[in-house]
Amino acid sequence: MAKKSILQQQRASYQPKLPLALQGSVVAVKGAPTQSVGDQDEIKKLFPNTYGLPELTFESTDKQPDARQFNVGVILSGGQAPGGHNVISGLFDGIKKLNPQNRLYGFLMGPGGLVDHNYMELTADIIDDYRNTGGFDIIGSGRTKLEKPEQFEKGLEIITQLGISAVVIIGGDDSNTNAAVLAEYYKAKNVPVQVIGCPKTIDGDLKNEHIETSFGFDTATKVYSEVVGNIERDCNSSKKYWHFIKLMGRSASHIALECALKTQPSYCVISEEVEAKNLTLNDIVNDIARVVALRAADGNNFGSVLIPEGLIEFIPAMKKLIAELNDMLAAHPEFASLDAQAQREFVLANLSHDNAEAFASLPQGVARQLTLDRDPHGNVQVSLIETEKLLSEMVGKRLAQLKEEGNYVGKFTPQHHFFGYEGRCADPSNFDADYCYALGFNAAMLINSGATGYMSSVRNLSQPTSKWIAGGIPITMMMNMEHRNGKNKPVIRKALVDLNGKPFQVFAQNREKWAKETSFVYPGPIQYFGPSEVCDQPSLTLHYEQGGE
Ligand code: FBP
Repeated sequence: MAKKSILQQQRASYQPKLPLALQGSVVAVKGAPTQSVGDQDEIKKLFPNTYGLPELTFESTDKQPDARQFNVGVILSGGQAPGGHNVISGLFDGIKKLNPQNRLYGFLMGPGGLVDHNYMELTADIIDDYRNTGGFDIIGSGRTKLEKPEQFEKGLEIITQLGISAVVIIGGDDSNTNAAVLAEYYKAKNVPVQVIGCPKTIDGDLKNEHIETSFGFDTATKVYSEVVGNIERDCNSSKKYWHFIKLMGRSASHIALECALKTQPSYCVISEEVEAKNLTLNDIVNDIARVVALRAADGNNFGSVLIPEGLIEFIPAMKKLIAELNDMLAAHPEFASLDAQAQREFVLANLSHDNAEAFASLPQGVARQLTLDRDPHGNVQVSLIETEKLLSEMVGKRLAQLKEEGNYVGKFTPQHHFFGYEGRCADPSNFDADYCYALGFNAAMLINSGATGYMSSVRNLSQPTSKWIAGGIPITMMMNMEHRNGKNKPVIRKALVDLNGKPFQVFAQNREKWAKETSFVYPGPIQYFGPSEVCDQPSLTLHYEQGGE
């Protein structure tokens, strides 16, 4: 392993805190049968063997655990999120505690490693090198979509060869959907291989009543909030720039909202509100320009604007355009081989009238970005669309108009930033270090209890770790049918920002004050050592969602 930083050396000895329910021996208590969040009949038909399973909750018991020997395979899937290494170390410690003979194999570079038989055994010395570190580099990650029976069969060959009786897939909503499909496939074939999912994604959109947050969100938003705060302090010092900051997060605006709550910017766009209010791109631009003019009237020609990565998909006219483009690209694989000009002509000739007009009205660079390859799950790669530049350019034009009308006196000099990759591999905060370790350890207990098609669930997260509740939630319970890649598919329902929820309400009540007065807050860097109030706080989203003031 490469040379370790001093922080990494010190951090290696951090012992993640485990919930009381996972200390000692555990027993699984079964709840009532469950049903999917939508389209029950269709989901039930597609998952006849894994639909309707009960929720599981673990409780401590005096009974000695069953000493069954089993091997486990683990896969990191999709985008990196801080804490993945702790899920793996928790899983390792959990299976070793159950039986020291148990072995853990890591499939390399994502789900593709299972299909292509690329793997390594994860032994104690390897695991120890990665405890409490960020990144997914222990085994690498990838976005191969596991969905075809041929892939499941190829996977089964290596699973059988290595004597693996359970596969743990650490991933976001799409990867956990695939985990459910894989579990159903093996169950239907009567193959004794369990599949367990773990909720990962910095985006924070894999959550529901039973999964309170996905891991990585806490750390990533702390990193982004640190740099947004630093920028705000910079602009409050020189008082000459407007900073347009795009924040990763794919569709949902949870990251932008959390950073806004932490740093109190001059402006923050929430995509879900844009959609609910049916706003156009011009409406958004006009409102930002209004705030720039408002601050300029007080002599403040500076400020910060937070923009969620997925904004473009939520502007109703754009959403329709993207939906038609998705179907068009799925139906015409030959599109990818055309040159840029031919692609533009093809799109304009084949889109319906309104969508062609919307496409033609976009700056050519942005229009082109909308036609780039989708990821393997059919998602537009929103991280490639430079919304921060699009908005600041349009705001500049709007301000020029306002100036001509005599409604704006000021200077507008924008700066642009995109924060995403900077936060995905940070060393996990104490919250993520503990949460991830518990998720992994809990996955080991789920395997030992014979569960398949379940997601590892650790709840009650705004309480001290000892009071966290651990168990398993059937993945089918979180599913509904959605139109993807030109077809209706069963998928885990994505959690978007709830406009009636407290995190958004707190933001909405304060934003006009933050716009007019300079109310910046500078959160500073993540603290790994020191008093609990600076080291152990969960996200403000979780704090408000769980009734905090
Ligand atoms: P996951 O949904 O796989 O966790 O990915 C999260 C994410 O970081 C998104 O916020 C972002 O849009 C995307 O990954 C970027 O993907 P890539 O790493 O392939 O560039």
